[in-house]
Amino acid sequence: MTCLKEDLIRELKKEILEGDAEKARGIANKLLKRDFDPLEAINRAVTPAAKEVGEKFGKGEIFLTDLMFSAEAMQAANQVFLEKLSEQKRETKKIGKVVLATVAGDIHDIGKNIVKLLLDVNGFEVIDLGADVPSSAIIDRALESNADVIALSALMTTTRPSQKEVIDILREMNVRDKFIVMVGGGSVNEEWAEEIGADGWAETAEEAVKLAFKLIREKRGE
Ligand code: B12
Repeated sequence: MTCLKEDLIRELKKEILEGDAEKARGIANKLLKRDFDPLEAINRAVTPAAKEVGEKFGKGEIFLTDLMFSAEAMQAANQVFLEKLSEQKRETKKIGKVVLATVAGDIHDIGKNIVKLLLDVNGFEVIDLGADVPSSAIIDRALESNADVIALSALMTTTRPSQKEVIDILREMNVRDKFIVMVGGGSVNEEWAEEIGADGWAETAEEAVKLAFKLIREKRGE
């Protein structure tokens, strides 16, 4: 049985690399039928396959169309896993309000959507502004909704400066201290987070949830 599950994980990665959304969705469903944990499946199949596809694209071994097919396959599998995860939602009182967006110029939203769901199932209220969101729109919404956290995703070295822009504008408006600013996404690391004056960075969606809990508690002096 274990062996079959491992085979399915391998197959899922292969179908993502080959860009077959239908097969990827089918395997994702099979994994769930065999009680495979959806988050583990994302971490062990979707995320590593995404990395591999990205590396191949970066090296010019595959074309943009291949990348797009692979992205569809990732999304098809993730849809199955995220739906399952959303069934695990705990009905607790809201821990805090998070305004979440992929920054201006960047349309990558697969990782952001995982972050959204995990925050949501763990009791945060998430206002998801989508992808390619101008800094001013993120700030307006955070102010309007009296958010606790602004969470910014950026996948490209060319778009991560938009994370800095959000922080710079908050400072100019003298409202930087009103919000916890968390950054993440494939192009971001701890060094960058420190350099731009973010309150925190996390490598994965699970870590992002832990970080949000920690930063909110610290801010409230708990
Ligand atoms: C899928 C993909 C696409 C899909 C996106 C589909 C979609 N709806 O998102 C498509 C095909 C559309 C695409 C387009 C492009 N892409 Co692209 N893409 C990727 C790829 C292969 C995977 C990204 C992904 O989904 N990873 C899986 C998720 C789960 O990981 P993640 O996003 O990092 O998220 C996790 C964590 O980072 C964290 N996290 C995420 N957000 C946040 C936020 C916070 C606050 C926190 C705390 C944590 C956190 O939690 C998540 C789950 O654990 C990457 C390769 C890579 N290594 O990232 C390239 C990559 C990002 N793309 C790249 C490029 C160049 C492009 C294009 C410019 C290509 C082109 N010539 O048109 C366009 C960009 C258009 C634009 N303006 O944005 C480059 C970027 C290079 C750079 N400059 O840095 C990469 C790195 C590939 C490469 N090696 O060249 N892409």
